[in-house]
Amino acid sequence: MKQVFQFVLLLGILALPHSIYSASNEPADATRPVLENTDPRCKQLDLNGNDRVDTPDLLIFLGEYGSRYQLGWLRADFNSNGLVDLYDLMFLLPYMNQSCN
Ligand SMILES: [Ca+2]
Ligand SMILES: [Ca+2]
Repeated sequence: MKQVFQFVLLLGILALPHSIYSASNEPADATRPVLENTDPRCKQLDLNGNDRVDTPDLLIFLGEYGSRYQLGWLRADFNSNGLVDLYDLMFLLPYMNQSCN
């Protein structure tokens, strides 16, 4: 059931126009350079460490979605409340497709 929810959530997010979750009000354009973000939180949201908040980070988030802190550390628990949920997704989405410097 968790995997079905994750898949539906991912499809919904990918179907959103980029301007809805981007910090920029400008439309996405693959030919333009990625926005650079100097906010330290950007690095925290870059879960795979490629200096960019992107789709692989979203996939890592979805892999941890619904998990609670027990013995392991949850990378996607951005608000440190011990649970990976929609509140954490609200931290991630505004930084999507931004470069972290
Ligand atoms: Ca990344
Ligand atoms: Ca959380």
